[in-house]
Amino acid sequence: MSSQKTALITGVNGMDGSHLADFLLNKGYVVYGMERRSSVKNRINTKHLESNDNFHFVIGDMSDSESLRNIVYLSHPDEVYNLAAQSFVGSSWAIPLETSDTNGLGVLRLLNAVKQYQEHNDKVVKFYQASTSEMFGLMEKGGSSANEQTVFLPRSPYGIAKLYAYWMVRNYRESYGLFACNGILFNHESERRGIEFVTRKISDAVARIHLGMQDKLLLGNLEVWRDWGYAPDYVEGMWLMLQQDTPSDYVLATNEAYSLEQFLDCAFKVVGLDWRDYVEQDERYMRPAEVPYLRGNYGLANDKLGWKPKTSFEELVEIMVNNDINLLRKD
Ligand code: F7E
Repeated sequence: MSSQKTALITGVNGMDGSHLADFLLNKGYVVYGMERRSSVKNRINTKHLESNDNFHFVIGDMSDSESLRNIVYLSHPDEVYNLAAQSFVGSSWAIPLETSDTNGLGVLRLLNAVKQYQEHNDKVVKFYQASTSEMFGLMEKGGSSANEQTVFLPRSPYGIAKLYAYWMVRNYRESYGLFACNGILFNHESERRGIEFVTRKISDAVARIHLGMQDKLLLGNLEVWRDWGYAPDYVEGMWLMLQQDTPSDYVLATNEAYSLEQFLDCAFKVVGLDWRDYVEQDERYMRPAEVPYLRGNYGLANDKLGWKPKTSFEELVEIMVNNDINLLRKD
């Protein structure tokens, strides 16, 4: 039998899904990437995988148990990474039911598919769940950074749905002995980030302003702080969790919080400008309830997995701004 491992990634077209696919293919895995059926393909991050013989797109949906079961049985995975989600917190108030179904119940459907497959095939399938710092929600600004023991106080339909999934993963681990891990990831960004998220919205705007294509940037609440890391560092952490002998839950973060104003400062400085000359606040980007401050302690991941973030905040911002300048110049 071949020793080549197989992984199934849901949400493969997203930022994390595509970085993880690249990472696993580099390690010699066969990768199945689940995407939703759509008349217009959304493969901006995964176009380059279409010609890779070790990579296969499969169609499925977190709302359709039948499709999840079929994909698990078809791919015979050693590892399943559940990265599919309605991932934009801001929209979770507009579509709370869809968010709850995809991010909450969808995870239960996938856990059941994996459990059933494992029982039929007498094989251990390791399961990774994309949990999130949004589950911590209301943290004290400047207080201790959150770790695996910190109380959860989610503030959005997104965070609440993810918390349901978090507990289901723990419950399936405790009830059925599934090798299932929650990666509690703080904000992580990259040049593949969707344009609606604040970091990419800023890097794209800075590039446009620099090239004379835009003259202002409208943002919501500027009084927020986040623990921002670089996504390619974080996908390695996901993989490391599944290489252990026993499953557990881990925080991945940088242990540093920066304000949105500091992000703006850093991004506009890349092109020698002052953000105060371009940024205006707009009610439309404010949220009904805000998470003002997030900072995570990755001590456990460092001790047990040997994981730590490799890319600094300044490097991350520079990568994103320069990438957007290059993309616009090409266009
Ligand atoms: O907002 C504020 C906004 O949408 C960051 C997802 O990956 O990380 C991400 O969720 C902050 C918020 O990310 C704008 O109110 C101000 O406080 O980039 P974001 P997020 O909500 O932190 C967590 C860990 C996840 O799990 C999520 O899937 O920035 N903000 N003005 C703005 N945000 C946006 N998007 N747009 C603005 O104009």
